Amino acid sequence: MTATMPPPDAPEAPTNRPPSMHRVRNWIRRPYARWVMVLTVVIGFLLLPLCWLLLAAMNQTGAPASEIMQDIETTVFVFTIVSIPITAFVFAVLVYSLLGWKHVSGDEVPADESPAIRGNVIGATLWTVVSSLLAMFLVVWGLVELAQITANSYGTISADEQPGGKDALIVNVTGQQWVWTFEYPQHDGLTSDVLYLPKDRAVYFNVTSKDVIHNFWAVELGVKIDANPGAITQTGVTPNKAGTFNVRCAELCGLHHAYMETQIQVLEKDSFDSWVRESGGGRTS
Ligand SMILES: [Cu+2]
Repeated sequence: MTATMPPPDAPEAPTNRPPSMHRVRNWIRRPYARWVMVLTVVIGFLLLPLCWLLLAAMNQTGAPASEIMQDIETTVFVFTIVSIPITAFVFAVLVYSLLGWKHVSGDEVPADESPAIRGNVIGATLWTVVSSLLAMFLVVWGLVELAQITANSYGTISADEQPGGKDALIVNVTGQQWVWTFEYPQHDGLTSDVLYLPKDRAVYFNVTSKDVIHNFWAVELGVKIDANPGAITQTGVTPNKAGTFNVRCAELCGLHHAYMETQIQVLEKDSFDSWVRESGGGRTS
């Protein structure tokens, strides 16, 4: 056609645009901007109970039963709270686009919704700074909590080298299709298919598998680690609540993976010692 037509990605021709602040004020006066702000607040408040529902779901079976699980729950709570404004905003735009513009066809922009906010320095800066700050907060929070959880699960250092680790209970955990076996090497190799643990004492797990890859998940204690054939993975926890909890397999391991579960009994020290004696575990030190 004509040689004077600019390529489609050429920058917009300079116009007599009003200053950014003025355009922000104009933008706020538009119907969609007002509705999106109102909807963001309403949807945000509707989403708030989600945080407590998540915690209630996690705590249904008695969690948190350790400091690690408490840290995990706090992190889930904080991450959910921080993501609510963004989620609410995205849903607000979606709801308004579906309902407010349903009568608009093609690329036609309603007169009271134009011109585009694109290119507004204040808008772009605000959006970039706010989302960067939120993302950075989550990264820092995540790293601090990760360090805390790693310390509380004794990292990858053997129990003996941990502060107070010499008193730790050692449990050898073996997964196989589709059962868990727990061996207590400090108690004459006592074995059990229910995980008995003492309350308020460090426990150190040596985890392995006899066949395929499983994953040892002590749900309410916040412990989850791969069980690999031919290798030993190590982790630990200090249960701080007596009660009955759950062990599940968290790695798809075959037909009955979903049924590869058993109980955890966290007992007071005396009850744990009695269990060891009654089960033929000999000395209880
Ligand atoms: Cu499994």
